[in-house]
Amino acid sequence: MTRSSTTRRRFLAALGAAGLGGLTGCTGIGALSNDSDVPTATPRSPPSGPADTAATVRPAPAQAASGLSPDTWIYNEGFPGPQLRVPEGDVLEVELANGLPRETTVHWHGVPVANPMDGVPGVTQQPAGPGESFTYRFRAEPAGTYFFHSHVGLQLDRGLLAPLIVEESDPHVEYDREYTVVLDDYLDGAPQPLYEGTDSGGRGPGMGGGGPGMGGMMGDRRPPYAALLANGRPPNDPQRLDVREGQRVRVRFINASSATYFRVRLGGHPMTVTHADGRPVDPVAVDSFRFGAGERYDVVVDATNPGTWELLATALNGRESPARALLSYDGGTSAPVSPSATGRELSYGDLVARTPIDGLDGSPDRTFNLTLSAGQSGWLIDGQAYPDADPLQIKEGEHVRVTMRNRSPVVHPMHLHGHFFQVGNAVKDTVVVPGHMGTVTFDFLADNPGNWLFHCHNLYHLESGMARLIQYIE
Ligand SMILES: [Cu+2]
Repeated sequence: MTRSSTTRRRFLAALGAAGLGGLTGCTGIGALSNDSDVPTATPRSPPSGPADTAATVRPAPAQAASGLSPDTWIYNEGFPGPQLRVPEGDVLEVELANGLPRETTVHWHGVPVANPMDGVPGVTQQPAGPGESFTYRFRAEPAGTYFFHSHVGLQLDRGLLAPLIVEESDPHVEYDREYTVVLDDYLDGAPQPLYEGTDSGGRGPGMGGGGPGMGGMMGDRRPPYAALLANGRPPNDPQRLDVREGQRVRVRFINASSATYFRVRLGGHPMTVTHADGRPVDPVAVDSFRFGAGERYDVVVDATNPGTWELLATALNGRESPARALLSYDGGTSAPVSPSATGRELSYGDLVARTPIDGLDGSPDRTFNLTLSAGQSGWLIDGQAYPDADPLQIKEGEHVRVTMRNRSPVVHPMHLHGHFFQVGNAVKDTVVVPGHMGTVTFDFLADNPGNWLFHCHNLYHLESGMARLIQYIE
């Protein structure tokens, strides 16, 4: 979907935003089950007072006229769902009105909301059943490029995803227009678990030497994707991102896929990366970047090279045709020119946050050394498969350090709910841990009490157990 500054109004219209009247959902929850013997800390409350922006998110099965598979589930009849766009600092109130035949939630990926608003079923809320609603309420800050999606089972890979843009009041780069590009891997059937441990929630005992695809093939299994999409469009029907010569264009890239590690390239132009996971960085010019599921990059492109240029997002762990869009000058229809296969690629070491996280000087108060690995029936953190896994317990105010060592051959995009973390000189919420003993360390400040999921954002890895709770204790 093409987005411009008018999209806030369009979104509100499209979503049939109600007034700021009474809440119909349950805004708070009682204590969910807590197996720990240690008393847990009380989460922050969501903001009170009137909301600045209200909207309704309506998940439902795709209609036949949409051209999507009948197994696809979408938000507000759009795929991806309509972009939710709000000014930084607004109190946002979103009613989830569940039109699905199954229970669901919404997770605001990357936004450090109060814990009861985080949308993790069984951890931060009871999910909304069919026909039920739940009202989310949070302050839209800090500014950045986010997305929202279901956090129930494999629903993200059924299509329940949409961009969330929190507009900066004072951007550190100037630009004339902007686009959002949502990259996704599309299934034309209902998603199925890929690993033995995940069928109907049961985790069967010993799978022996491993079933099909197990054992030594615990490599990068992916579902049978029908296509890689950019803004819901297949490669043979690309969206045109219109520009004029001399303009500077901001492009917000969201990897909303469930299992795809993308490499993004643009023909004829360098891309200057300005934000990583929504947080501003010192601008750095590159020819390509890679990102894992859950990561976002914003770039600016100076339109100084008239023509029609391909924007390609190639699966580094798949064989589908690349997702595709076109950078198109003045509505021209010249044949698209492909990007070069070579050039400078972004690395995490290039990212320097303009606002580092305060309070992380000195040595950490608490350190976790975690091994990422493949088990017989799924993916593990330190040998355990969530939910049969020990919570990582921390206390408010602590400087926490997490080191992840990847003993598997595949990448794991690890995502922390409720917090940004410092990784090198970057501030992010999702970081790819490379395969073959790749090691990544991040630090965060424990400033948002509650129970938070920390997990691989490859949905199939998550489903098979590659997650832990980070739990604040007294
Ligand atoms: Cu993973």
